[in-house]
Order: sequence, then C-alpha cells, then structure tokens
Amino acid sequence: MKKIFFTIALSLVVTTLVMAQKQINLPLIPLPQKLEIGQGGFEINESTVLYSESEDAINDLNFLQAYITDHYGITLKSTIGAKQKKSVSVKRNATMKPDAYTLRIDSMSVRIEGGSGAGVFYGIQTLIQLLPAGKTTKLHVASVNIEDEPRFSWRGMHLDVSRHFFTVKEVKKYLDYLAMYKLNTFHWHLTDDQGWRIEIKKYPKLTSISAYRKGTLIGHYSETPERYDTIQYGGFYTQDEIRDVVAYASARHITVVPEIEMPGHALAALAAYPMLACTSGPFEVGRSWGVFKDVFCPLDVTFNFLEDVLTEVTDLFPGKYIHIGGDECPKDRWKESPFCQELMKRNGLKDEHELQSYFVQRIGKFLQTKNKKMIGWDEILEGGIAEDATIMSWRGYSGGVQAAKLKHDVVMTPTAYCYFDYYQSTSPSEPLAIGGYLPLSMVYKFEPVADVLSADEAKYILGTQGNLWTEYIGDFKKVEYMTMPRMAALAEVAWTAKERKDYSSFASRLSSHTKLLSFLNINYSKAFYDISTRVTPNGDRGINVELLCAYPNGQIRYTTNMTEPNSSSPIYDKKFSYDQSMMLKAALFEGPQMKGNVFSQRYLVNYATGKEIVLQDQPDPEYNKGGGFTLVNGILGNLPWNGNDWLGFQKTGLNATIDLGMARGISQVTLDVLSDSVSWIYPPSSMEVLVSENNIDFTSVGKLDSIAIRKSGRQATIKFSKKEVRFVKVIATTAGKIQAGAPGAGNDSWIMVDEISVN
Ligand code: TNX
Repeated sequence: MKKIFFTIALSLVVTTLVMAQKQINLPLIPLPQKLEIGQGGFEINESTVLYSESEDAINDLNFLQAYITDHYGITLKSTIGAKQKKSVSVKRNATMKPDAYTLRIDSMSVRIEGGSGAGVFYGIQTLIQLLPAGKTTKLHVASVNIEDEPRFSWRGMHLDVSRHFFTVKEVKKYLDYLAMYKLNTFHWHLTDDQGWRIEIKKYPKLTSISAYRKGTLIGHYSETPERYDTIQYGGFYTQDEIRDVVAYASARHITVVPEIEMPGHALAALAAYPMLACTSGPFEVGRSWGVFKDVFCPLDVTFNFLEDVLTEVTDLFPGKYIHIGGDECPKDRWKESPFCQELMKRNGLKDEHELQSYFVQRIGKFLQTKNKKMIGWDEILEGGIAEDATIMSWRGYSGGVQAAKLKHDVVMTPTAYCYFDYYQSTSPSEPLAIGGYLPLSMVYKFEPVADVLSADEAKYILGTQGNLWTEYIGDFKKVEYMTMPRMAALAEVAWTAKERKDYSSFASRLSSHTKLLSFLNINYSKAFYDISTRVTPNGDRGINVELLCAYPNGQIRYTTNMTEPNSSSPIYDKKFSYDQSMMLKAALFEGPQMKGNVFSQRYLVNYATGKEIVLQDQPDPEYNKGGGFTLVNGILGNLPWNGNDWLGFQKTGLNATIDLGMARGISQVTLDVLSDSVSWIYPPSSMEVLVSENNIDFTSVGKLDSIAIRKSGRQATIKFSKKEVRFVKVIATTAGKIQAGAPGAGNDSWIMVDEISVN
C-alpha cells in the first residue's frame, strides 16, 4: 500500500515537472495570457477538414488552409458548417473582446473562437506556432487550452524603404513576420531625403526624379573622407502595388500607416519640385545619410502640393492614421527666409518652432477634412501640439509622457529599446550598423508605460513599435537579421501582460521557436546566445574575469590557448583570475551543440591593470558604466564604439592618478582615445603624463600638444626615460567648442577615453 502510494506520488511529481517543463518549451511568442497544457494532442493530416462555424471567419480559415498547403504540401478541405469530430474549426464569437481568442486542442478537435476576424486570426497564428517546424504530412499539435488577448492596441513595426528600397514581395514577407507575432500595425516610411517611394499621379516627377539617387555613401557616415559609389539607386511602388500591399496586410489584420515626411527629410521631393523650398536650388536626391538643411518652405504652393499628395495617399490607405513625420527639421532656411520671417510676424509666431507647429497644424486640419488622424514624431510637440495629434515618442520617454499628460495618444518607440538598426551584438563580426547597442534582452525589458504616468494618463499609451531605419540595411536578408528576433521580443512587450513577462522563459521559448524561423528560411540573429565578460580588480594579482550569458540554459565552454571551443572544452562555472595577458574564447553549448557565436576577448596586463585609480573629475553619468576602473580593467573599449568600456568627458577633461602599488621602472604610458566627429567626439587637444613617488610631488615626463588618430590606431603614447615611481597621473584635455560646419557646431566637444597602459 505504502509502496503504491509512493509510486503515485512520485509519478505526480514527475508529471507536474514534465508539464512545467513543457509549458516553458511550447514555442509560443508572444506568450498567451492564459495557457494550460494537457495530455497528448491532435493530429492534423490529409483527412482533416477545416470548418468555419460562422461565415464571417472563412477568410481567416482559408489563410490557415493556404499556410498548411504552402508549408506542408497538403491541401485540406475548408468549408462553412458546424464542426465535426476530428476537425479544426473556427468561429467568431461576438461576446468576446474583438482581439481576444480562445484555442482549445484535445485529441478530438482543434477549436478557435475569436471576438472578431482579428481574434480568430490570432488564434490561427498561435496554432501555426504549434505546428511542426519541418516538412511532414502528419501535423501533431499539443493539447492546450488558451485564453488570450493583447495588452496594447498598437503593436507595430516600421520599415524605412527610402534609404534602401524593398520590393513588394519583400514587404509582404515582412508583413508575414508581423502576422506571425500578432502585430497589427505596419508603419511604412515611404519618403525621405534619399528617395520618394510612392507614385503620386498628379506629380509624376516624384517617381521619375525623386525616386532615384545618383549614388550612395559607402561605409559608415562617420568615416572620413566620405566615399560614394556612382550607381543609380532607387525604386518606387505604383498605386496598384500599394493597394496590393494594403490588401495583403488587411488579410492579416494589419493596418498600414503611411508616412509622408514633412517639413524636414524632404530633399528627394525638392529635387523634383525645387519651388517647394525656401531657396532656389537646384537640389539633388540625398546620397548620404543624416539631416539636410533644405526642407519644405511653408509657402502656399507647398501646402497645395502636400494636400494634393495627401489626397492621393488618403485614398490609398483605408486606415485612420496618416504619419506626417515632423522629425529633425533644421530651421536654418526658415531663419534666412524673408518670406518665413514675414509669415511668422503675420501669424504672431514667436520662433521657428512655432512655425513648424503652424506647418503641422495646417496639415492636421487638412487631414481632418479627410477623416484621418495625424500622427507624428515627438518633435511636433515643440512649438505647440496640433489638436488631436498622436505622438510617436522616439527621443526617450519624455515626449510620450508630455503628450499623455496633455491627453494626446502616444505610441512609444524610444531609441534605447525600439531601434532595431542598432547593434544587437558586440561581436566584431557583426555586420555594419548605425551604432548604439540594443541586445534582445534590452528590447524585452522595455516597459511602454512610464511609471510617472497616472492610471488615467497611462490610457493614452496606445502601444509600441520597433523601428527599422535602413541606412545600413541594403538587402532583405539583413532586414531579417536586424529584426529577427528583436521583433519577437517587442511583440511580447506589446501583447503579454507585464506580470507574465520573464526573459528566461522568453529566451527558452525563442530557442525552440528558432526551428520555425529556420523552417521558414528566415535569417535570424543568434546574438541572444552571446557571451559577455565582466572584470573586477583582484588586489595585486591582476583581474577577476567572469563570463555572462543572458540566455538561461546550457553551459559556457572556453579555451585560453587560441583554439576554438568545442563540446569537450572545459565548462566555465566560476569566475577566475589572471595576471598575464590572455586570449579567451568561449561559446554556449546545449549538449553537444554550439548555439551562438564564439566570444573572444583579449585581456591585457601591464603595471596599471587592476590597480587603484582616482579620477579628479567624474565622467558624464551617461558615459560612465564602470567608473575609473574602466581605464585599468585590461579590456580595450570596443569598436565600433557603443558606450561600453569608454568613459566620456564633456565639461571637464580626464585627470587620473594610478597607484601602481609599489615603485616600478616605467618608460611608457598609453591612453586609448576615440575620434567620431558625427557623435561630437574629438581626440584630446593635449595629453600629459606626470609621475610621483609619494602622490604629492609630481613631475611631468612628457606632453603631446596634438593627437593624431589614424584609422588603424587609436592610442596616444608618451615615451620617456625609465623612472622608478609608484604614482602615474594622466591628464587629457577636451578640444573645446565644435567648429562651424561640423555636426554639433558650437557645442562642447567630448573626449572618450579608455585603457591606460603603463609599461
Ligand atoms: C533618426 S527616428 C531619424 C531617422 C534616422 C534614424 C537612424 C527619426 C524620427 N528620425 O531619420 O534614420 O534616426 O537611427
């Protein structure tokens, strides 16, 4: 008796564990609000019939039918009628919230109910994620009981097709990915300085001239000298193609929000119609990136043009929102223009920000006559927000908070969490990106509702979206790489209740879900398996090294002899110290399988490494991840620069004193510095090294009055005759105000410094 009881108890424990385990492993993204997993499951095979229990769900059912045919090669009968045994059925249920659905799978049937077509469609998407991620004609799906609905109503992805153009076929693929993650808004960035991409019948030159540029910048915007290719580049969508994309999106319950940029980012349009500018031109479609000074001039002819354009645009896009841009509009031309100054006077506008506001409000009024709502980047708050405008908050949270407090709707897309053109990995093999660092775990952490908002104000936060600017994304495989899987993380932010979010669970599900991504031939990034390092001082014996991985499963294995790690390399299980320069390579393994990329890091050791360092002035808090220790931690700040492992000073320079612990014979001091004028970063205007035996009396041993940073090197070195000293002081001064003509002209420049090596 006892024994039997014990066996039952044990098997209960085992089952619960298996259930819990399974729950985590069901590769569902975004995680449903309520999910129970049962025993066994259902097999969809050639004889399964698909029923739509209500006529209005047949289109969504047909979507499922087509998906199964396309991916598994079996064509199931789909019909309207009451569900039968051994069938898949869908139904609209008006008692449910529109976007809500239930999915119930047992050994007898698969049943989906949704509050609307969208709800049914989301149920179908969940079912699709449960199908086998490989070609077979027996589609086993686990037994589940799911009740689900989204947290936010705006769940979006943006795509910039101006900087680089993507074909209708590619745009449709992108929409497939949105659909897979239950995203419902596609923000189509159709116009910008580097190309106008939508046919406007009344202005044919927008496609014959504005859609093409004569060449494109090569490499990164910050590189000097600038280099260009001379290949004509461009393309546009005809109105028929636009309608085709809108219909394709609509079949997936996705609303398309077109963006027509104004008053800035308008150079392509000015190239065809220079009379819309404040000066006479001629203008050329942009070949480089960034912000251009020539913008739309608030002339009557410009408003007539924009209203004509928007009339055609509003006819093409049935959704309620039209995005009018509004970001990054330099005011130089308006300041110089007697017309603008006169217009400002006439309308009592006190500055050019108010003129921008006047511009946007005039367009807003026009859109109202077309029954559309205006949405714009958060700059449209400056100088007074237009009545009824929705704000897309990209420069952090503040624009969104301000707008919500003013009772305006908001979509949150702050760069720090939502810019998928940023690097997602610090690996040196990462393809070129604009800059920044936005790993998957950071996207996942994003909370769209700022905690300073009251419950009432929070209602104005419609949701969130990921943005893909394509300056450095020239082909669709790279579009996939930059968005997948960050789009999946964003989808969970937008859909799943805050309390249910958990990165470990997400990453585990994602790891299984990548099988589906591979099956769909999607070029996803494996950076979420990345390993990173943390170093800490270890008294006199150098540095402690830790290896970290945000992915919760598997083991890290490593080598220190320059060979690549494999499944029999030693397992990293605790931090270790070292006192000699070393090359470490590590990778994540689940069983015998290496998951991500190989991490390699050189750790350097010299007299200064791990020693006590005192900074007279603290770095700017934004660029001070590790304090003074950053300068002696044995790790060179990474390039391309992303803020990690560099210290930034703007108001003061660097003044660092290192205690070598005992007198050492030294003859060389090196400081790592950065040069990136686009980010306002300049090499120090001077660098000096002083030494001391007692930390009171310092003698200068060398000074550089200019520091030339070559492409291949970034180190400023001072050599001197050998000195026996214990204290070393390094002083580096900033270059002062940025000169006219350079980005950020008139502002204080920055210095970014890293490793101080003493030999
Ligand atoms: C800023 S975000 C822009 C875009 C650039 C992007 C690059 C915004 C409203 N404007 O024009 O492509 O940065 O990350």
